[in-house]
Amino acid sequence: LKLERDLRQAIKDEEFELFYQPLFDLEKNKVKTVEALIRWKKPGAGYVSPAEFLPFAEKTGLITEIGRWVFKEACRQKKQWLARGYNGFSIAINISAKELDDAKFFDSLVKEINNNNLDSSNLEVEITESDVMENMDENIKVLKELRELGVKVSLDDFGTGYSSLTYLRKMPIDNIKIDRSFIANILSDGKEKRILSSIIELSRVIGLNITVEGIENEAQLEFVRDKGCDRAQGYLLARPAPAEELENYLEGN
Ligand code: G
Ligand code: G
Ligand code: NA
Ligand code: MN
Repeated sequence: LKLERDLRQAIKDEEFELFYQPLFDLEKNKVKTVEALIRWKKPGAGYVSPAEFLPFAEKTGLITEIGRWVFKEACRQKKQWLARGYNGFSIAINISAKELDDAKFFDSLVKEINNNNLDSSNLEVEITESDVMENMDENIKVLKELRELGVKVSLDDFGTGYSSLTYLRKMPIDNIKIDRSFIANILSDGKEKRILSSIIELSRVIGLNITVEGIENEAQLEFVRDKGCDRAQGYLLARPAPAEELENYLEGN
């Protein structure tokens, strides 16, 4: 398979890059977290979106190696930012459940944190809901270990998976990221607005820190602010961009 061959080569040659997208803290009015999003800079083909190669990487198991590159690079970047005085925010990395299945996942993450003298509480891992549910018990164990270390755990894209309330209550998570599909139509559809309000209210009762994804206009931002959500993320605030562009953005804010 050509994609598999190309992807193996990409891992060997480190053809990947991390883009960063801010999560805006609505209380402090500041960026307190940035999410790392992988891009494949394919020679002659420009940037390839993770949506195009991650599902394949998960199927073939290549995700383990790609994931290691991701947290190695994110930790290196975090250390560099600290050294240069950019110290006001945590880094969030996306983890696929397949990565949690790897017995060495936890130890290699800890090693990167320690090698770069990082504080684990400045690291978040985002895991998608549908992902976690497949291998619930094992995944929960690793997530618990991460939290004991101080790493924050976020449930990503909430509402797109099984969305079981039982699971939501039992999951060892700190943050919920409500999928962008829930905010998309709130301005034109009162029912959509009430659904989002209910999810926010439910998350609050459970005691979760709430992020709403997909903020694309001022009215949506105002809505999540009014509802007392903790963080907002979306194209209105900032698009995913290379590390250097993020620095410029932070300087201007
Ligand atoms: O950045 P973009 O919207 O193209 O991302 C598409 C999807 O890929 C999102 O669901 C995102 O969570 C996922 N993704 C982005 N970067 C990573 C990564 O480093 N690891 C994993 N496992 N998923 C990622
Ligand atoms: O699954 P996850 O939430 O990690 O996916 C992140 C992806 O969502 C990123 O690739 C990013 O490009 C995309 N994204 C971020 N903000 C917005 C937004 O406001 N609108 C839309 N349509 N996509 C967004
Ligand atoms: Na994410
Ligand atoms: Mn998400």
